[in-house]
Amino acid sequence: MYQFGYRGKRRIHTKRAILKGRNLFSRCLRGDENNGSKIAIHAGDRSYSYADLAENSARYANVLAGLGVRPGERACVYVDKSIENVFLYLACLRAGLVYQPLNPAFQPAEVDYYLADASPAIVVCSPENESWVRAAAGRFNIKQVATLGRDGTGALVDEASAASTDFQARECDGSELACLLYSSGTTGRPKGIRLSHDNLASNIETLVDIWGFTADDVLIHALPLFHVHGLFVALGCALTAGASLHFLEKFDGKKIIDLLPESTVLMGVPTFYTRLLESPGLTRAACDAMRLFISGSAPLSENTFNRFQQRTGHVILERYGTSETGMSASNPLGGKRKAGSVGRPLPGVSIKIAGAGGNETVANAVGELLVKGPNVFSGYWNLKDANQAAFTDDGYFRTGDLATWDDDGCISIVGRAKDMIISGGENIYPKEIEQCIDRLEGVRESAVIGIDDADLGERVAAALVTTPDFQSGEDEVIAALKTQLAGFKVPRQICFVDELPRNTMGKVQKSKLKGVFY
Ligand code: MLC
Repeated sequence: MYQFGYRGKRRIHTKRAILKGRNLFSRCLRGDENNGSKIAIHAGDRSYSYADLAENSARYANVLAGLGVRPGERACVYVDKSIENVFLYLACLRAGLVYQPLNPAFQPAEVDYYLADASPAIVVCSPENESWVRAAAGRFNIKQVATLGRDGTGALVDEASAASTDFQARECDGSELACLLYSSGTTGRPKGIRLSHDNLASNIETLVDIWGFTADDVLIHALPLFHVHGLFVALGCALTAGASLHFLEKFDGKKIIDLLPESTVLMGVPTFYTRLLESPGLTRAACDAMRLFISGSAPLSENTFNRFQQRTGHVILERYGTSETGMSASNPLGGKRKAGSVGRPLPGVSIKIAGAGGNETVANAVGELLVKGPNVFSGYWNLKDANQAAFTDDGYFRTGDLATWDDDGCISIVGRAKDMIISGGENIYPKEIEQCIDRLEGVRESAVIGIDDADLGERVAAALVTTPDFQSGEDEVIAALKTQLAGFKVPRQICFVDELPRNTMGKVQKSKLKGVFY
């Protein structure tokens, strides 16, 4: 049970109670064992102590319980990043609900899919989206819709402000689901990733340890809250260590540079680092107080790695993970961090690189990276066949990433077995976009590829074969796709071709298309 005691006006955590149970909530707020008044989150001119997080998450948990949402049911959260979003996330964990975050950039047609697939008991959305989300919820028999806006508005926020600050955290078994995150797939249908309290907590605790997080750390949090990276790795490590964080609604290079002198850790996708390098404010002096810059979710180029080191004196620590496994490998905190390598397996995590036939590869030979460990998810939501294909007979998750070991046991990611684009740290599956383009009237077929982009790593581009009477140009196609797809998936470039290049088996040769766009 999670409890607070009072000592005078100051709330303190009762340590014995907090350490009981496997609920990630209790394990992640454990960091502030001694003093609830320690500031957990600075958000502009507002700050929130650990006691505030506990109090507010209790309020939200009480409201959710009052709405009839029960442990094990999904709470679909489709909101912009905000402090209230953090309270709600902690409340879901605390109440034993399954937190199902959605990218707020998703369009209604995309949201429909997630509601139908996960059957949540409640959808929380911004007040602006309430009317169409209510209609969608009605279609999928979802009993509750509540609103939470980025500026602290919304019915859920109002109800929470009047709710009790006492809530007993669910004493859960660590194998219970804590979160359901979605990743797209090669078929274009997103798959629900079942993550348990133990999956997340074990990974966070390992990361706190290997990256040397302490209560003295101050993390700059500029990542979205609907992915593994921002939610579990960044927020999870900071709270578990009892550290503080600077909370930004999104990436903002100027704000990050201003915060560097009063911070110690930054976590970001490579685009964060390439953008920071564009600012003259990124200097050695500005980074004096920083102890660690971490990069992940997409390959960090050697060029960015080297330029960052020359400019700041800091060597970016690159690590490797997936939504299904959390983090699996990392360069070391102490010792040499290699450019182009994601380091070695984390303690307790087993990685194999399997070549053709499933045999482990020798050094420097390419194979698929497989992962096993307490961090690995317990399978996709309601997808028996996908689960069988996703794991090897000996229980390793097939990541679909192609990798090599070097002679020192350091891993490099060298490609992908799956047809996937990573743009600014967002995984994008061409199939989903192709299906959407092919539904446009007058499109015969399409092929979507990733092309090199200095800012995003890769950007989405599409080649279309259309009927002779197809009237729309590039802008019209992009505008039409924007109503169907989240902005980050919409091709930045469109070109019209007479036919798609195919091999003798009829398979589209996407590598041959790249030339069309340069
Ligand atoms: C936004 N846009 C993108 C984009 N993000 N386009 C391509 N790729 C992206 N990633 C588009 C918007 O639709 C909009 O288009 C325009 O860019 C400006 O939007 P914005 O919101 O101002 O974007 P910006 O601030 O530039 O965001 C870029 C970014 C952001 C890279 C900072 O996408 C980001 O924070 N990415 C992090 C993703 C992440 O957390 N990944 C972790 C996955 S977990 P328009 O046309 O409307 O103007 C994982 C496991 C692991 O992979 O190991 O970590």
